[in-house]
Amino acid sequence: MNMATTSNSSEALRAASSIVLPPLPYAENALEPVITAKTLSFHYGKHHKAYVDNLNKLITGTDYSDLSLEEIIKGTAGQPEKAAIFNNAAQIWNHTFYWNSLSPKGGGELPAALKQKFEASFDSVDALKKELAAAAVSQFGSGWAWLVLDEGKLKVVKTANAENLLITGKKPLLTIDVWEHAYYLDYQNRRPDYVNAVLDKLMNWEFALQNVG
Ligand code: MN3
Repeated sequence: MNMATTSNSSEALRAASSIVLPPLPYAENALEPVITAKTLSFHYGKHHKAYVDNLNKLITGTDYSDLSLEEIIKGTAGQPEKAAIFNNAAQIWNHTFYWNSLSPKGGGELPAALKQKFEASFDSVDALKKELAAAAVSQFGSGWAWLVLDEGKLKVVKTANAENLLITGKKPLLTIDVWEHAYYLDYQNRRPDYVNAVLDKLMNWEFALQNVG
């Protein structure tokens, strides 16, 4: 009887410390028509959720089960034998960051404070948008395009697959997911159309400004 109680309470503790799927910051149809509810329901409800479910399976009963997502990413990066844990953890982090990089009220004019910072690093806001679009379009295969702060300078970088910037010292400000699952239902092979529509209509510049700090 006591054994059962102990076992139940340790399971409860483990459940409490497991990695959870964060709620979407808006409704699934809030990004239409640029990103449809159908895409979001698969991308968030299936892909993002699967990374969470997979990670929890992989870490249950291991030393990683009590760590935060960031600690798991940093603790498994660059270790081939930990690739499954790293890939799922990094993809959870990347997707949560991506949802916040988008907003139904995004696109349009940039906050003045951000514009100033951009213009110190790029010729113009248009030049920055073009560089971000070019990175997103030219990333070969699956990956991500990012606006980052690197040693005080704004830069555009791209990463492959589940790569994650937490381990690089670069501070992410915004990201665009260019895995095919992010756009294929809505745009098929037209990745440039997806990227340009996101930049024009959804890019959450306020989030970038918050991340600049
Ligand atoms: Mn994705």
